[in-house]
Amino acid sequence: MKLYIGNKNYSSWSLRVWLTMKVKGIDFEEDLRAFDVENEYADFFEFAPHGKVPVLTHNGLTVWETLAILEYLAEQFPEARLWPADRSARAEARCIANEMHAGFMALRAACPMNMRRRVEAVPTDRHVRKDVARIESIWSGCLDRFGGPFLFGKDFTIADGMFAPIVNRLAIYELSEHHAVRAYSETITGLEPWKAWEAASRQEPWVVDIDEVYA
Ligand SMILES: N[C@@H](CCC(=O)N[C@@H](CS)C(=O)NCC(=O)O)C(=O)O
Repeated sequence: MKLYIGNKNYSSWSLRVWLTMKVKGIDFEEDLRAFDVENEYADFFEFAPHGKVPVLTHNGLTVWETLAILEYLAEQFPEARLWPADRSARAEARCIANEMHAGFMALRAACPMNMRRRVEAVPTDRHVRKDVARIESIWSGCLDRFGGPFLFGKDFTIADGMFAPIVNRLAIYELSEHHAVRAYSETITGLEPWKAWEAASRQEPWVVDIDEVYA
């Protein structure tokens, strides 16, 4: 099983799958391809039909799109419990994972993930603030009802993988002081695979100007 990923400093979609697989102990070979922005990421088409990362290959099959990859893994490794066991919790986890996949456009556009960026606020508009408020509501609601430390209780699920890059964005752009954000961020950044990803990002030589946002 091979996972193609992009730069650890910038590739939030790669982080979602990589972190989920590491936390859940799913073994894979990692193939990191640095962003080639000047050539419009042309080399990604060597392995990805849509020219993006992440991509998973397994037994001759190619799976692309983050949520489709995570669903494939959930089917392939049922013992890893990638979704919550309870049906209603699982429905809610799928709702918020899909919200993350399809939404929060203002936040994603204005505040890209950047693991090694210094902490510094940037000006935000009402669309970004609305996205942040919705994330605060999701995280605080889940932590209250399921008891934490993860969104659906004591086990990491796909929902946590999907929201993990937001932890970095809220921190580096100083976007939230909500107590649930503080608590949940401590949980995610305390994970050993998170620390390993962050450490590796600091070793990367590549700088992608469009993802470097300063006040
Ligand atoms: N909808 C895709 C998004 C993947 C994506 O946009 N990946 C970025 C890196 S984080 C990428 O490959 N960008 C290259 C491009 O847009 O050409 C998914 O869920 O996996």
